Amino acid sequence: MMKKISSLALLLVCVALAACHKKNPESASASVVASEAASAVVAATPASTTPEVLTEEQEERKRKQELLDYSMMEDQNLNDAKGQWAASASASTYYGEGSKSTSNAPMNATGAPNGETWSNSQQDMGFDWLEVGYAKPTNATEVRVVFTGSHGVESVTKMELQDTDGKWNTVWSGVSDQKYERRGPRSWFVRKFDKTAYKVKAVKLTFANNVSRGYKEVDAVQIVGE
Ligand SMILES: [Ca+2]
Repeated sequence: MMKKISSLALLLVCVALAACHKKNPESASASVVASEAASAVVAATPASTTPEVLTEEQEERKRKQELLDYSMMEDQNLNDAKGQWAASASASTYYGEGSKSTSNAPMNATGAPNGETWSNSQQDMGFDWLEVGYAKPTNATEVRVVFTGSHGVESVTKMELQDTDGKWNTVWSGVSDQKYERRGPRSWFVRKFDKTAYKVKAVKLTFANNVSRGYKEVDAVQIVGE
């Protein structure tokens, strides 16, 4: 189809040029014919499927907008009046356990994010869990886990909530649908659910270490409720 139209356009251009050569006074009308043929070619061209090419300035603006979106998301979470940070923590393992160092101990997952993290001891074998407790049990609607690095956020496989009687309830399990955050230094793993009828006093996260190979690092765990 395109080839045919292009040939037609070429032919018309040739005719126009010939006319032009023969009779100068007719050149105006001949040009019109040629330009009409060119328009027909343009109209027959299918809509371009090539992605929009941004200028350097537009690219820079888009990048900054993404960074701003991240800042706003994080600021909202950090200052959420209904949010509560963990007050206590324990875990199946931690990196450096047995040595005097507590730089990767579970307690690093308590309080607001501060860059200090709990890290498990296995990169790709078995499962690990992290359990955090809250000072004020709450009817929860959401849990937000703040990770550094990429492996933790992609390998969470279960989230359980403990009521004040000590009973555990699984609110989510499966393959993590949340990815490593590239817009900022922390990845927020967020799970929302119907407000619990019971008051939540602890959250337990389970990691399948082989799903994303590497140490799992949690900076903080926030529960949202009232
Ligand atoms: Ca921390």
